[in-house]
Amino acid sequence: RAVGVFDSGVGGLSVLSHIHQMLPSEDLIYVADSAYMPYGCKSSEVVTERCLKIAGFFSGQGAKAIVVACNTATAVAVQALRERCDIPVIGMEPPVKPAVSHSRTRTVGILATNGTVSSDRFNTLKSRFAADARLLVQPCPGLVERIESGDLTGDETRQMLSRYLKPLIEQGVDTLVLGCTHYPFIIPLIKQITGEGVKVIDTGDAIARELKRQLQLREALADVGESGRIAFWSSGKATAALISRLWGEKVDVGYLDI
Ligand code: DGN
Repeated sequence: RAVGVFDSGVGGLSVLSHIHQMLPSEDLIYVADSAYMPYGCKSSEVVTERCLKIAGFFSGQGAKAIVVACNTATAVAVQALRERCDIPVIGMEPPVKPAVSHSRTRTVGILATNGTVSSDRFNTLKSRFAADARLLVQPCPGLVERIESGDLTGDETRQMLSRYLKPLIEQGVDTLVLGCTHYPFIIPLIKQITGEGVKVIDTGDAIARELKRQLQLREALADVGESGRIAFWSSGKATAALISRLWGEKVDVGYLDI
């Protein structure tokens, strides 16, 4: 049985890659809900409905766990998913805790979508660490769309990113939380702008570990040497080239009409 992983678009591939590295024998199914990208500016009702539809698809495929590889979808819909699904549902959480312990300047920048930063879930997380460090939250509207357009290094993406990072750098941020699964794809650009002195932290690795732990608990890990097949699906039409590019090899992408 496979593990289902999804995002509104291609961002969750950054999480999928950590999962595949840590658990190479697991069969994985990736869904890019590209027709509904970005989730960041949709209502929580719409996002929740999409998440439940995708979970229904995974359950039809006999999935043994679901990874919500999207901070925005986790923030608004993970609870509803857990209530409806009888398999483990693993969600994202911006890595504020490790960032706060790492920061020497006690000043941490957090990049995420509008949907994430305005959610109750995120604000609860933030208030847990508010006494330990200055947390500077920077919503980044438009950045997911730049990455979805395939522009990871060009001028337009650089200019947008510089605009978002400048106030954080000026206020002495030495640690940066990537609170959106799309952003790991522009880490080289982020580092060019911040310089090497700023530590960039994302959650892909921690999510892969949590998935492993949950599967172990249920004795549901694939046996070593099993196939480790990955099936890619998209609800939009034109993402095969981008998925192949971000995944690092040419892959087939099925069209998911849900
Ligand atoms: N990748 C999503 C996240 O981690 O929040 C954002 C995608 C979006 O739809 N805005």
